[in-house]
Amino acid sequence: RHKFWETQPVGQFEDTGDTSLPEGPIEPPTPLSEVKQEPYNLPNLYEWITCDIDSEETCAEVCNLLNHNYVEDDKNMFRFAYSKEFLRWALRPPGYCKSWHIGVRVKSSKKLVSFIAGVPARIRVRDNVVAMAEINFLCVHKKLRSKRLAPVMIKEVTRRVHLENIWQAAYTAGVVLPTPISSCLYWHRSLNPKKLIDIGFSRLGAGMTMSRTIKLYKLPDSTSTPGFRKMELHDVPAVTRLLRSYLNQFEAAPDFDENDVEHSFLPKENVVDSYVVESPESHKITDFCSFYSLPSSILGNQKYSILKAAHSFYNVATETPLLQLMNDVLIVAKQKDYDEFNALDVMQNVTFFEELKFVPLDGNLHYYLYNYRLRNALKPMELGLVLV
Ligand code: YNC
Ligand code: MG
Repeated sequence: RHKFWETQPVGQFEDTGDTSLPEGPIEPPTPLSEVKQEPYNLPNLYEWITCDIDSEETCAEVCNLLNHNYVEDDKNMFRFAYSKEFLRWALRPPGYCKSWHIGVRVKSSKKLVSFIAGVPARIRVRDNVVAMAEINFLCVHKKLRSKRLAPVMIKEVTRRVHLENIWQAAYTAGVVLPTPISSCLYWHRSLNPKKLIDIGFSRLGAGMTMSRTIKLYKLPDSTSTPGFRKMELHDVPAVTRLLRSYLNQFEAAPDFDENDVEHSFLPKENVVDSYVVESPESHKITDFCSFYSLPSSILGNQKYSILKAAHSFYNVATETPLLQLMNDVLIVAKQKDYDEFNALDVMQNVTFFEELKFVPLDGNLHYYLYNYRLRNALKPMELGLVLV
């Protein structure tokens, strides 16, 4: 039973496979004057705040909350460790709304104990481009868990999204809720096998020695595709065209314009990296690839404190084989000292996993839409969407 989610306009488990239900919005928009004007009630000791991510101090507080209380693996060995630069990037895309960066403080001590954030995005679902909020970074302090604060955070962000006349949202979670539009798997490619084994992230394969393992994952020192280089500002129009035409084939994908592309993909040290292939003959931009940087804290290890992970973002291959392009991405990630490279089985990613020595990790990432029904779940390869 899902006492909260059963009350929300989301696909309900019992409706799965009911083809008489129409695709699209579940509830119509309400007039803005009928949207609740005051915040939801919090238990008396707490107060709402709008987090000013521009402020060094507030941004550090949000980071600190997340870095102690956000997502961990099932064995509680690792916890995502967001940097301030990453948060600022993720929370301030074109047209972002300050009021969607929501915190809860203890009134007396002013300690930040919960956070949730939304950012605007246009997402195409089949033939319809829908104005949505992408919801992320829902976090409740470990000491306040299981007190039904999460539903209040979700209702409050929903209210503030509604106040901007937006009625749909997209989000991902490791937990199963009513009802995933797609359930994806993470695959992982070891770049620094010795460290990954030392910290207990991976194990030496049966019959393998450390030196054979290091050799197995060794990558060339430099990339192989002529014209492969870092993306620059003047590439934005070409990259936007490549992405738009590539993403068209998927059932659900972002509807990127040049402003979005500049924000999301222009390389930012330790946040996001993007590369293009510029044809040495025609100088046309023929291929594109990108990854974002999401390290984890290694909990309770004497030798290492940070696991540097690169996450595949969007990749478009038109001239270079995708396999070769992704091998070049692994090479640059290794050069930048990442320990591992992760990718979901979305888009065409499964076509290079085995060959490039990725292995599946356990645990799914489920994708959801709020107030938008799909008749059937999508296969990961039908999904053209990666949320950071
Ligand atoms: C989750 N991740 O099922 P039911 S992902 C959504 N997303 O409700 P309580 C979640 N709902 O089942 P706790 C959820 N996790 O009774 C739990 N729930 O109907 C549901 N972890 O609330 C759960 N961050 O407060 C149940 O639970 C109800 O104290 C229980 O808090 C949960 O950001 C949480 O994994 C996740 O910080 C905050 O465990 C806490 O356990 C925590 O008693 C570590 O809540 C960090 C973590 C989640 C990362 C993410 C996406 C969030 C999407 C939220 C939904 C957005 C909907 C669209 C809104 C805009 C709409 C418009 C227009
Ligand atoms: Mg709670």
